[in-house]
Amino acid sequence: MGRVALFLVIGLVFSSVCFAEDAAEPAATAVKALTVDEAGKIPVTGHTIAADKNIRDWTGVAPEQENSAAVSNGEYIWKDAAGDDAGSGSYTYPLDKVLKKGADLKEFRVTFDKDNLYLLIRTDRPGDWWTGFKIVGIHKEGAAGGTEVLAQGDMDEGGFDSGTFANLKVAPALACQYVVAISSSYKGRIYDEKGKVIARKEAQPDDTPGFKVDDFNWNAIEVVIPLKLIGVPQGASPAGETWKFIIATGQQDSDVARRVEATQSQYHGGGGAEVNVNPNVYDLAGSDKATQEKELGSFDPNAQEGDPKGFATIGKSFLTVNFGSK
Ligand SMILES: [Ca+2]
Ligand SMILES: [Ca+2]
Ligand SMILES: [Ca+2]
Repeated sequence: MGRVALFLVIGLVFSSVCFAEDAAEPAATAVKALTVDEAGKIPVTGHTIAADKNIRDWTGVAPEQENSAAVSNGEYIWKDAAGDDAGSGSYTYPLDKVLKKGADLKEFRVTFDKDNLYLLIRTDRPGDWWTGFKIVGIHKEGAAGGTEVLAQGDMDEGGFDSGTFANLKVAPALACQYVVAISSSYKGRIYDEKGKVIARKEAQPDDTPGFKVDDFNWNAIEVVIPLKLIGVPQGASPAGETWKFIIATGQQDSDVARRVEATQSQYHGGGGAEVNVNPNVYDLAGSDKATQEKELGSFDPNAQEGDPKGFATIGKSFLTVNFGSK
């Protein structure tokens, strides 16, 4: 009987120690995997992030299940499936070893404070230093207007200041007030609903103050966007608002979306159309593989190059973020 009592005492002491450790490390516990709809109802309280080539300040816990969302430690988190980076279903990467991968979205996070919106975009790592191209459309629920075409750009003009050249649009219900594009490991543009550049990050003296883009390990990009640049007046807060985010990832070529052509070659992936009308992105957030392939495949192969009427339309692949107050 004495030995049984001793075991009981040891057991009690042991379990109370375990309990104390659990209580001290809530971040280590798993979070529940939510659907986009479920996560979109949970207020994100937000916290401050530094774009400093270090992503340890993103302390929220990602859900374990692929293609699910969570709200954790003041962050909205989407965990994208690995290996769903096939564009409309049959996209391949370029043959050059530098460009063989790098557009598979892994995770997207959103948080904020009184001054800034913060984004984290994680992908797989490219074969060498040649990080890709990312597009983030922002649709504010209840806002008027917005653009369905995700900052395409003018073919005669070309270049990052003109647009993304990704051949993508969204359904009218997702029309975007702003489109953010990220190229390589440190460059960015923000376009307004007319497709005009309103903020620029090039690591040059005339960069837009406060707009920051920086990379960690070639597979994670931190983006800092001053709220006043995207329609939130100084001193106001998006708390109480719901925004939808449309995220598309591809590769970059002279700071626009690298073309996916019909036939794979050294510098271009294959599986697209004969003319450049298919979307030049490999992966989307917010939907499963079948849905994103259907959406990325919804272009008109007979359309004229650059004509938005023929672009693939995203209607279901988005994330809903509900901004809360502390
Ligand atoms: Ca950081
Ligand atoms: Ca993915
Ligand atoms: Ca995906």
